[in-house]
Amino acid sequence: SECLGGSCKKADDAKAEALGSNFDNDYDQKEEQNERAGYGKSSSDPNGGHSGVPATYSPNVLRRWRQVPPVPPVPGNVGEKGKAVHVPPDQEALMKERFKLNQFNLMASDMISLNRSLADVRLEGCKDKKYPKLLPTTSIVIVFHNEAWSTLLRTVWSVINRSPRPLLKEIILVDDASERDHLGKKLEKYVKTLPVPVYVFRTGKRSGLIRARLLGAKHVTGQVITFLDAHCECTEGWLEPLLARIVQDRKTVVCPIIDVISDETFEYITASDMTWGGFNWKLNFRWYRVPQREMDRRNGDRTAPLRTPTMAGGLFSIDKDYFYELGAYDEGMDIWGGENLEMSFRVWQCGGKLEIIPCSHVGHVFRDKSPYTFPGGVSKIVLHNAARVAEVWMDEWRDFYYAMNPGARNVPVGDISERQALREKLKCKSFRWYLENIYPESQMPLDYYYLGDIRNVETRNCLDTMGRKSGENLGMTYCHHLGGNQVFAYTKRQQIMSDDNCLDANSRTGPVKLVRCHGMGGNQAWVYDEVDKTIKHVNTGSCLTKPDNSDVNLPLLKSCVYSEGQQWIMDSDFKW
Ligand code: LR7
Ligand code: MN
Repeated sequence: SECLGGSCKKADDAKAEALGSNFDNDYDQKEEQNERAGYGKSSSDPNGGHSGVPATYSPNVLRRWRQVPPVPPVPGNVGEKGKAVHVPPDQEALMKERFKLNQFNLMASDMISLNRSLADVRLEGCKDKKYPKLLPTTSIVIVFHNEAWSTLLRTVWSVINRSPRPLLKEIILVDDASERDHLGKKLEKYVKTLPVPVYVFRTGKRSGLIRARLLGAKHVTGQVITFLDAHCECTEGWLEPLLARIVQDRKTVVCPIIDVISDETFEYITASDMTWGGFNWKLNFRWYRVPQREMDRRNGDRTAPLRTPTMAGGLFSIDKDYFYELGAYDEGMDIWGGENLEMSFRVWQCGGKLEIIPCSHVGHVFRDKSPYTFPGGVSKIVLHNAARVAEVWMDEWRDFYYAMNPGARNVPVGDISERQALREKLKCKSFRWYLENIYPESQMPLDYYYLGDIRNVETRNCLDTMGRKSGENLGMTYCHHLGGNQVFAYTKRQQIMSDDNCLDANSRTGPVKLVRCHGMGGNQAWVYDEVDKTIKHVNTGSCLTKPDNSDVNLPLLKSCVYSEGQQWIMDSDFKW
């Protein structure tokens, strides 16, 4: 059991009972059913084309659930208001040991109430926003593999405590073949004590989060599916803005701002409302700063829905019927990874919208590594999933993925015909359309002359990023023809880029650095001359030159003398 000395079980149960009965007194289910029986009377379809049953509530019910008070801090409890928790120094050894179980500070988590209070982190402008009187119901789907008791149940309690009860249809827990005792009978027994319907389904054998979510979704009876990871905490007012947005446009997939719950202290740290989701050539999801054009589109209103090119994947709401219309998930994806980009591309390319709703905040325990096994091997699984994304959705830009991931070519992608047929059936737009209209800031160049390695004629070595970061020098080494750090795109905007970095020089003599691409020419503009094979820096007129013998790994910038040391091959040598 996760509970030290079995003591927390009792405490948890007691709390559940206490809170449960509170809720039961406060909330009369019968009344809800009665009041809901009035649905369907509206002819104007107030739920924005919802094909499900519009849920309507009488003013009485609405008034009551608005009055459900926020969870008050419990004096003396650690971690209240989302504060950091510190494990006593004499327990540090045990703490470190237990950290490995979930790759977060389990001891800290276990010290915190399952009902802990959180600060109201919303922007002022969010607090008095008015939402439609008619909102659809939602079912919360939480999948997990070997999740800790305290994080899982704190997720559940935060949903219960901070969601308007009439909107919360049920919570669906999907156990993906966990091997921890507390997730067995104990969990089933516990959820029966909760004041809302909570169901536990089990995949039986390890299915991965994608197929586990599909299983959960099948049992959803609410009108909207809301997915959460199993280590989240929902804050005050998190749900209404998500559902309200779906009412306005049922083809909108909406995410909260994902705040950070520290994996060390479980401190609740508000995330920026100025980041959105993107991705790199490896097809990793990444956060980036929201560009000015999107701020302008929202008239500078930071509380307005933020269109995002991609989503992190774990926390979002989607109209249930739309989820299936749009092709749910790709069942061919295993364990972890890829499904978030797959759904993001699919939503945009097939006529939907993907948004972050800044008035909705949910915390998530971000961790540095995965605590669980990837049967079959991490890289094989992740490459397989991402390859399916690239093959089905990215058209020619899939080449960037293969170029950047040595080894991806050797992983079988499996049968993708059904997903391709889906793309046909839904008449989805091209990846070029997506890049041009949704994500012009992406590091995928729209138009490029070349993608591959760049070899020096004299030394026969290749330019190599050496895996370095923005601001560091470009490197050079023997050509391995595997792609990865030796892959560059030469773009029609005259950039030589590797993922989000561009070759950049700010003087006639270099050095040549890797610098975050700015897309404005300047120090990042280069001209490749196919005839004399030089790579000329536009601003200085200097030529990219092989390294001096003294420093073999450092390509230079020098006056052009048209020697072989200044000749570079970008050609068929690149096999893909
Ligand atoms: O085999 C598995 N079976 C599962 O049920 C593997 C995982 N899971 C469960 C797991 O217990 C957890 O509840 O699936 C959920 C997500 O797994 P995590 O927490 O290990 O994933 P993550 O938070 O590291 O990864 C993010 O990317 C994933 C890609 O597949 C999923 O989309 C996650 O939901 C997603 N998490 C978020 O979006 C939260 C914000 C993180 C960021 C950025
Ligand atoms: Mn997670």
